[in-house]
Amino acid sequence: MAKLMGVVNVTPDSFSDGGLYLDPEAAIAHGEELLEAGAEILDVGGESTRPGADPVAEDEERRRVLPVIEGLAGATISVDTSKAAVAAAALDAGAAIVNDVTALRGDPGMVALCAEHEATVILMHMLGEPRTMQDEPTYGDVVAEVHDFLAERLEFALAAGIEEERVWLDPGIGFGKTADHNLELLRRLPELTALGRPLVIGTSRKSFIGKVDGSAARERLGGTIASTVLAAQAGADVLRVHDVAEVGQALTVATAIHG
Ligand code: HH2
Repeated sequence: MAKLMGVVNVTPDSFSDGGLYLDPEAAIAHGEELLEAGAEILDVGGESTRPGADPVAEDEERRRVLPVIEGLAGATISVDTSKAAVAAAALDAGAAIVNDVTALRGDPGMVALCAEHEATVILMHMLGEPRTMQDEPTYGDVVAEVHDFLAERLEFALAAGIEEERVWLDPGIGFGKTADHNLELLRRLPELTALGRPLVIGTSRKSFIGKVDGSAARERLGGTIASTVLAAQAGADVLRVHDVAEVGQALTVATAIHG
């Protein structure tokens, strides 16, 4: 069965849960709840990547995530950051995975850091940068372009000394994509699992669900479940979700039916 990665956003401005877990105690309690609900990985982030989000200074981002990572010691933690200094501090504090939405293009120090620490690294596709990525994204064939990008980023990581078994790939649902691009990626997921590395999929509460049915961010559990179950059936290995208990139950039942 696919692994569940529970989202712990230590931010004031994340698109669906901003401000709920900015206090470290609240974030740690939330992380513990997600573990209890069946999360095998917790993705701790201190900077929102929603379209139009303001960048966060390195010191502030570190100040947000470190106490939470320390407080969740013993769990498998990924740190959702594109800053090498934040990733370094997180790895020292016990994180094992670096979730870099820039796929090692944002901070020139990131690739060497991940190689030296033997961290697992998630390389995600994004067209443009969070501030502008939803300004009319265009592709010829979105799936082919995401595939080729991920293949190139994987080669880059390997050439820098990151071991292949430590690289996971992610098409970046919602990052520089229209709703149709996201649906097409999800429909043709086997073309991306063909890259031969574990595939991470983050559809949780995202706006393409709202584009399909008009729902607001906090009303997208049904769409989150449908998209994650179908992604798992198409070969996704890690599902990054906010609602771990509910998605976990859906996956367990889907697996009981289909194996
Ligand atoms: N999505 C978000 C953040 N980080 N990382 C990966 N690898 N894949 C994703 O799809 C992904 C991600 C956006 O979701 P969220 O953290 O809830 O919102 P925000 O960026 O506003 O904090």
